[in-house]
Amino acid sequence: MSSREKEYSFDTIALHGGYDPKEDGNGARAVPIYQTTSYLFNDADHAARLFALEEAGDIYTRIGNPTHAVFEKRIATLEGGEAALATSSGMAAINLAALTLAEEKKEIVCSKYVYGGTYHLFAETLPKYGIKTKFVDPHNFEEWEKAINDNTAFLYLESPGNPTLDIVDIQKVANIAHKYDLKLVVDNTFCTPYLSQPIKFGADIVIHSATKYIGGHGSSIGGVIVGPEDFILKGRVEGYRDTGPAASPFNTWIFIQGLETLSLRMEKHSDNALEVAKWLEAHPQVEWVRYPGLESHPHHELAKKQQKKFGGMLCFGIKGGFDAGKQLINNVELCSLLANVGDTRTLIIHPSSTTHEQLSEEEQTTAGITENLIRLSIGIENVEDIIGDLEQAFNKIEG
Ligand code: LCS
Repeated sequence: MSSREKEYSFDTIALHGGYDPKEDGNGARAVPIYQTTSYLFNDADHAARLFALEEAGDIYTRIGNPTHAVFEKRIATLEGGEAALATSSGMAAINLAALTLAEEKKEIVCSKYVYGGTYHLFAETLPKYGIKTKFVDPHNFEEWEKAINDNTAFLYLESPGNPTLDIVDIQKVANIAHKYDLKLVVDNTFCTPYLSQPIKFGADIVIHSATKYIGGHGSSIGGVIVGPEDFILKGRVEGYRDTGPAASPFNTWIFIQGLETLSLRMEKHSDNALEVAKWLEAHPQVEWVRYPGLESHPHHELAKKQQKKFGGMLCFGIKGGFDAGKQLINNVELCSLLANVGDTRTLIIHPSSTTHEQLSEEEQTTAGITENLIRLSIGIENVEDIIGDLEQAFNKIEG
């Protein structure tokens, strides 16, 4: 891109950031896919200099790749961060960030409203390797502070949380982290940098499951970590190189395509979801609706401050408990029943028996996941068709 890259607006960076066709791609206007494992060295001394990190350059795709580099530079600029590292999945990004931060100090302090896979990694898997986690109510700032001790490695939160859609005050938690000289890691998957840039509110490191809105079309698993240059370099040459969570060049190419239309999609996801949320809120078979764009959402004012719009995710409690929910899920025709979010298409799921089933009943209750909670990831179809599908599915519920 040109020397004016930093001055361009979001939409322009999303299309051009991190890539100069002449310098980086033999004139190819679209970013090329470098589908290669390794790169020629000029001579033995050049090879030795690259391995010794005395000179920057590509060595092997487990450590870096020119297609990844475009995606990494572009997302880093969009998030307002210095650098980024593309990983094979969102979980790989979270694990790598944790391994890179938790070296001598071994405790994570984490919001209890996080994706079930993240909860399981922190609560069950990392403890086997000596890294433990204290889960806190993210809205209780005293709880965050009380959980910090000399062994704390970093603070972690997700906003909006999956699936309860809690909006956490990033600035307040960042202030607590910085008071103790700790880094705050924020999973920004549901917002994407188009709706919110956590670094502006004081976050130090941002995580994405690129599988979701960044890829946007439900085709590729991947993740990314955005953060300070020294942190990303350390992650790349240590954990990334040693444990092997490298992204696939084809997938980072898909994520580049996704970034190019991200703002358009997030606008439509958000507008559609607000309409569906309002419709559900007025529906007689619905007990409650959680959508950050509704005035009834407990963190609506914070969402307005922290986000450009309110995103495509919503959840609701159906009257008649999970039996009615099961019927609704079985009756939909346009909505897809599957374990993903952030697709162009509308998706539906019952988290308690699927995405969060790794959590015990007690853990689910603590994480705000009730048995009658249905999660919708609203797509970019015509909104009348989405509502029409839900309506016919509600109408068929018996009992
Ligand atoms: N962070 C959030 C907020 C997520 O929702 C997910 C996956 C991840 C991280 C992990 O990313 P992955 O490794 O899958 O790329 N959430 C899923 C969900 O709600 N249903 O299926 C996956």
